[in-house]
Amino acid sequence: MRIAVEGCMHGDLDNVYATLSHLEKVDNKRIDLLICCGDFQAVRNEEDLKCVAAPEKYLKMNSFWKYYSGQQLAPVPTVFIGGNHEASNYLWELYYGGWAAPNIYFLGSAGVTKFGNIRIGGLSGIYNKDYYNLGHYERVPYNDEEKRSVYYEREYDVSKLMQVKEPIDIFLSHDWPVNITDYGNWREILQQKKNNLRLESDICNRKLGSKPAAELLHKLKPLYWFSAHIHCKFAAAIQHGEGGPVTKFLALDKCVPGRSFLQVFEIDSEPGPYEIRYDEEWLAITRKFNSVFPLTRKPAQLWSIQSEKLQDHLEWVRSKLKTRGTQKPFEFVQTAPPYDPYQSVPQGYVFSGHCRNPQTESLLELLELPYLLNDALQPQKLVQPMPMSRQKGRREGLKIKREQAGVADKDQLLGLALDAGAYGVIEPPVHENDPEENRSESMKEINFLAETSARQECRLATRTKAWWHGKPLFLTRTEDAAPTYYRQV
Ligand SMILES: [Mn+2]
Repeated sequence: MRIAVEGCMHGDLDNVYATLSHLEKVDNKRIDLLICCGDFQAVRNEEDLKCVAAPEKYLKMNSFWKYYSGQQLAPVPTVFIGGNHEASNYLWELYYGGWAAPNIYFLGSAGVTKFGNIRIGGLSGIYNKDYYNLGHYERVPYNDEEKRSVYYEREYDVSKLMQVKEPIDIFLSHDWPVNITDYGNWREILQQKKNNLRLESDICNRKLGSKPAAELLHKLKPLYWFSAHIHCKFAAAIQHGEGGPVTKFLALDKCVPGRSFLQVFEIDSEPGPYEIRYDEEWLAITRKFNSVFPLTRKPAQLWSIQSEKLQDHLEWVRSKLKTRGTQKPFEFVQTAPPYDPYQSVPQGYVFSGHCRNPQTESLLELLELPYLLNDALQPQKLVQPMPMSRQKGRREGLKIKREQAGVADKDQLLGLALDAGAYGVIEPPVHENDPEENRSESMKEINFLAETSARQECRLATRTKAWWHGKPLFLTRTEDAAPTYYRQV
């Protein structure tokens, strides 16, 4: 089987498929599968663009909508995971995996699928320790914080992948496994990235990449592991113990002429033709874990399903699939109108709420599981805004400097702001190793809006540190606050 792997897609399907067809002609060999490692940008229309977290200049329709609308057909079966620039509303519809367009299959927030006899697993998103243990609480329409947090890797999804026991051939993660740089020549990364100091310090401080992805790498020991996100090429080989199996790791760039965004390789497999199929073990894991799917900020109660035997679910799934007669995923269905380039203003009603994707509904029906993706509807938004007593205190924009507070890191600084009664904290954009994103220096100061009592104001004015020793308030988002990033407790 010949497989092409691509780094970040950024909605540039036309150019990637054109490159593939060029390679097929040059080599006179068919490519059986395209794998993409995230930042796919499955943007169907202008409404979806509103759910993508990216600087303004990157918010473009690009070409996914053509494949979604049926105007174009993906010439090569395509499998992808999510990254940190996604139409997250659309990917959430397909949380368990499914066709994002005909012949274009999303692996899900986490997932395993089969292509022929090749088993492909993947973890969408990037790592952020502050969000890792939370549930999937984000619901459309996303506020600015949710637009970002929705793509952070979650413990629940990683725990599901940690259950996989049968061998995995190929694994995908958008974020690199942390410390993967130990297994290759990381100086080459810095040459490609023009001695990016931040990147160098992240590598040296062993902070580059995702901790759970590294745990999965050492647990699953796949033959191949592909990543993207950093926008450079990096190869490594990981030997799992003495005499143990080797994982070949490759990170690739985004699709830009002259950059290393594509790699074609051969893998031993049964003869074709191949098609994408459900993976029995993965469906069994999905079935076992669905009852503890965390849909609020609360972490998943994983302990409560510990006693359930995966084997029982596996047998159940096998007999169910036998009755169904096929392991093919349910068919693609359009759930939102595709973009129309000839209509400058979108015509008709564009639904911007949550949509139940029939593919997801059918899969859940097959597994006899309840539909949960719209559950715990925006719990944090149902909370009444913090009462603002005009007599007692007033909201104010405050600024706190790190040296003034005498703290070392950003989290402490945010903690102080929250304890002081901040309800809208303005954080500089989170550093996610994207060279294109506006990056701020490590946080030296923080702006926040807070309800301040006269006494607190007085303390602030005298610059004593005592003011933050008050009780943390229950904080909530208010619509009239201006800041870009919110943080809640
Ligand atoms: Mn990325």
